[in-house]
Amino acid sequence: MRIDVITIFPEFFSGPLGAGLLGRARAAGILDVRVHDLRDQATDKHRTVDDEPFGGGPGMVMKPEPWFAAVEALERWEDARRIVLTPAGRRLNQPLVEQLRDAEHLILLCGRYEGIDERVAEGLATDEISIGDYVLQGGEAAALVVIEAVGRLVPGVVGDAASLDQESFTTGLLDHPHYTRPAEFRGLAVPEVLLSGDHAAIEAWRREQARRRTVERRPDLLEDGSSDRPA
Ligand code: JF5
Repeated sequence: MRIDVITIFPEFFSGPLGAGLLGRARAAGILDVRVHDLRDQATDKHRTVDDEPFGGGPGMVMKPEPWFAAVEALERWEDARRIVLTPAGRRLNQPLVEQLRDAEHLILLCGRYEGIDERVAEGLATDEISIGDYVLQGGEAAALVVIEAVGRLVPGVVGDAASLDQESFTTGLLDHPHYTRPAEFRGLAVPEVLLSGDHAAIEAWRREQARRRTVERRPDLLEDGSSDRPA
């Protein structure tokens, strides 16, 4: 899978993309993630990518031309899903992550300032995606969330494929609690059933815990139709 990222802060990505399973997947050539500096497409000596908003108001708006130039410089950009990260986008969830995993090529556009000239969303992007109802300083952290969520679904990135099927949002429920040694820690005991060796009882306990937690913490996940959880 190929992911291109366009940003005015390419250095934002060097740590996260080099660490952990993502770093290993990139080194192994399973994930081809490339980060591009939007300012390389500016045409003036100050490498300007923003300007004052038409109609007035505070802050600056990102000019459209460098975005079009940056995307159109990528090979086969027309076949890619071209995604602007913005609080005004469609909310990211696991079904959308799975859809994105099935694309061969993603281009992630990371805006800053008050936002990007609307003609980028209208005439260049195929998608606008939000990672949640809060405002970031720019799209970079949101792009990392997309890369991490999609990347771990790419075959070969996460070692144990079975663990992906068990997890929260794939089952439609929150995960059950997990415990490891010691069996008692600061007066807090591990539930006895987990020490019993009775695998059927353990399975039943985990299913019940998952259900209880979902009812208590995320009842919206159980209400059919009202959320966009997997079928
Ligand atoms: C951004 C203008 C983009 O803040 C976000 C964001 C929040 N959820 N998903 C994305 O993106 C950065 C900020 C201001 C455009």
